[in-house]
Amino acid sequence: MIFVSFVILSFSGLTFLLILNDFRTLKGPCVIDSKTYHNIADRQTLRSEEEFLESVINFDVSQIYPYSDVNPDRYLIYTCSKSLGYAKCGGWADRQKSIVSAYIMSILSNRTFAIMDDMPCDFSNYYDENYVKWKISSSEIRGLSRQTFSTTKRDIHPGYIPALNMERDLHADVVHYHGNWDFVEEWAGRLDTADKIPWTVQLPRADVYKLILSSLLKPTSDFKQTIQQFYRDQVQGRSLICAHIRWGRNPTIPNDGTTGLNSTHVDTVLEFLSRYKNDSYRIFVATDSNEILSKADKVLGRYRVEMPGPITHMDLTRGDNQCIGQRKSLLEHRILSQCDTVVLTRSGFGITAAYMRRNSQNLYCLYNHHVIPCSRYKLTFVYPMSMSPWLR
Ligand SMILES: Nc1nc2c(ncn2[C@@H]2O[C@H](COP(=O)(O)OP(=O)(O)O)[C@@H](O)[C@H]2O)c(=O)[nH]1
Ligand SMILES: [Mg+2]
Repeated sequence: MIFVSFVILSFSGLTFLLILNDFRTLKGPCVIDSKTYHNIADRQTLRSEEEFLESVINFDVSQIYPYSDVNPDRYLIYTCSKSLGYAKCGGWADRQKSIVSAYIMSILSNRTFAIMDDMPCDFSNYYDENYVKWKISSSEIRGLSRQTFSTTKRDIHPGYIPALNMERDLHADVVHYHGNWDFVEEWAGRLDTADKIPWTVQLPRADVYKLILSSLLKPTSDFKQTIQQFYRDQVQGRSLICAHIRWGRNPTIPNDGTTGLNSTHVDTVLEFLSRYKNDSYRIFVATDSNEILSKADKVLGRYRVEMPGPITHMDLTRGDNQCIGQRKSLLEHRILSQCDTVVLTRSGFGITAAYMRRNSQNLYCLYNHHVIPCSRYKLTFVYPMSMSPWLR
């Protein structure tokens, strides 16, 4: 009850604390009008956001996990596995969107939640179970009846969620969930969600992601050690300034789609990062392009730090580097969620990393050739259609 009241109070506080005068662009003359800026930045006081998030994180998760009425013989499994026939799963952003939806759906249907992801390599090499159990072996579900909800096959779409009947429509023992869209708002619009998982309705999308994904996942000890080593050997106690620069189709990932980013955008982000070229800082550029990395190296020189390894797209790259490239992507995503300052470009990868951050402090977005402060709660406005085709 205290938690619920705090959430309500925090939100009412957020909306009226928009401060017009604080609008400053960080580069050159800017032509973003103040209404647009407010939509992007949603100037809640950072302090109240921080307190609010702390209340979420300090919330006693044992009160919500595990759900007592889960049926141990009926499953809802986020599935990304060639052997099971679900091979095209998208990148890490797409998978997180689907893990979040599948988890919500498992609670609403009283099913045992699990993750089966081996594309291109076993996900449990990188992440372990946290509060919620999700590991399962193929032998546990062998012989059981199955059905699929897949966004790519249009078994699940926004118009379908409000009417979905968890008894009638989920009839098989095992439901495989496979997709690449965000449905948090659609789930939040259902009465059974309000009843069984009220925080899904009360929290903004960013915090629903943070709460669910951090409840499910913790880095494996190998993964954690690599990050600790990165901080120990390269960052060495300095402030870490990061950017995620998503190029889309480029010689490193030639079969990817385009994102609209051009070399002037890249220069704008690198120029922003250049301000931090002194020994109080280290600068980390995560990108899907070797060309951008070389450019960053030229501009940032010895201040740049990096996570070694090949750049791949975990859904599109083929060949020998698939596992080590996937590991690097996941490590870089986690670092982006922890750096002191981070700049985003249009990408679900960067958005979901920002969702995992404590608050919107030192969060910037490339928008209209400018790097401007932005809010975790407004990223789908800054980058429409990056989480779902209809989300803006
Ligand atoms: N190592 C690395 N890989 C990246 C980076 N950005 C994108 N990728 C790869 O490209 C994929 C992009 O797909 P996704 O995560 O769905 O993000 P989106 O398509 O940009 O919304 C990622 O999952 C990674 O495999 C990056 O900064 N570093
Ligand atoms: Mg994607």
